[in-house]
Amino acid sequence: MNKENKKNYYIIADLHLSEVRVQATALFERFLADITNKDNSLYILGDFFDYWIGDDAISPFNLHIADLLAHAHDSGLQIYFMSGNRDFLIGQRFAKRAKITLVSDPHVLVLSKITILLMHGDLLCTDDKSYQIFRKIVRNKLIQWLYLRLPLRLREKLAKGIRITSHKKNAKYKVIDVTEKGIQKYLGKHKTLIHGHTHLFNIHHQQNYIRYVLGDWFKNASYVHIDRHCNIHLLRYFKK
Ligand SMILES: [Mn+2]
Repeated sequence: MNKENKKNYYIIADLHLSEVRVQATALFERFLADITNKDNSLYILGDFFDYWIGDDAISPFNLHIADLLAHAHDSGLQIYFMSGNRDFLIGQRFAKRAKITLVSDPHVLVLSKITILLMHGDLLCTDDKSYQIFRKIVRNKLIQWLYLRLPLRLREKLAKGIRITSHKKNAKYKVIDVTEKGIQKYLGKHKTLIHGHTHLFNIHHQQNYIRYVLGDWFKNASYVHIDRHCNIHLLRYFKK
């Protein structure tokens, strides 16, 4: 069998882009230019933005990023976007503007020879009980509807409060990793899992599956490349 994928796939996560992350933004602009052509697809697996308080509160910075993505789309790059715990409020309005396709978490990437489970990764951290409860609350449609009707100042304040609480928690405890229980809950029949969220750049070979963990884009960057023959590589992307 000589079946090949129609596209090469590039997968990234945890860029945490914001006005103050100038380096990460510059790195992403170069990366996007490098991979933009009609033979490639890009999957963004969440926490692309450091925070998101609603599609109606779009800043000049966010608009700049939307234009970059839209331009890449117009040059032939297909872009799929899964949101993370920082940017889960991204909606159709932004998607339309940036010409990206929103996908849910988890998402199955069906290739010519294999299927790959794509996730942000926070759902896999089942030991973090308080976070999983918090996640259920903030992903509730009614809660989101109410939040999006608050004045922008208040939304900003609430989002900042959540970020500070999460930083304090991360400083107090060691990094909370994914669990085997969490993985088994979602893996199903798939033999390959790719996720971000923990920023723990690595490849884990298990008996029945392989797990690729993307790193963040704070100093350098990382991405997964899948070629037309379904070869998967976890790579670093360095600043010049
Ligand atoms: Mn995350």
